[in-house]
Amino acid sequence: TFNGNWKIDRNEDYEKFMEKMGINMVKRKLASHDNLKVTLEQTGDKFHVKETSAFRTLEIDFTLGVTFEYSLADGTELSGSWTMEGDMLKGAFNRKDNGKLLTTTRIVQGDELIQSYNYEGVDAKRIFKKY
Ligand code: MYR
Repeated sequence: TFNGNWKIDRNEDYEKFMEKMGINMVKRKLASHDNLKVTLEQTGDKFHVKETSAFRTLEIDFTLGVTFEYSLADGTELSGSWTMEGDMLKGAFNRKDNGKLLTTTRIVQGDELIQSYNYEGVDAKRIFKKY
């Protein structure tokens, strides 16, 4: 289950990914130490997400398979949806500014939540632990 309070533990290739996303170095440095916390609450095919970081606090509701809008901390707007495949959440989001695709997955492995990202051939991971 995805439910719980998750806190960032470590990143893999996240700065490289942000660079591909066009995020400048100062913001990349800040974002790689953003103290991200995510609370996930799944009820059937609906999710409630609380996101807290050094940059902002926000709450998001989405339904599997239903398109919604999401803005990144730097203001980049995305539109897309999550679906469930087995025990993996798969997200496909398009940037509104250039139409390009960002894909992401979430999976719980052991006591960790692993979120992967792909944009224009660059992969990254952010790995969370429960708190
Ligand atoms: C959620 O489920 O938490 C809300 C929707 C998330 C949409 C996809 C998130 C992609 C985040 C990419 C971070 C990129 C930083 C350059």
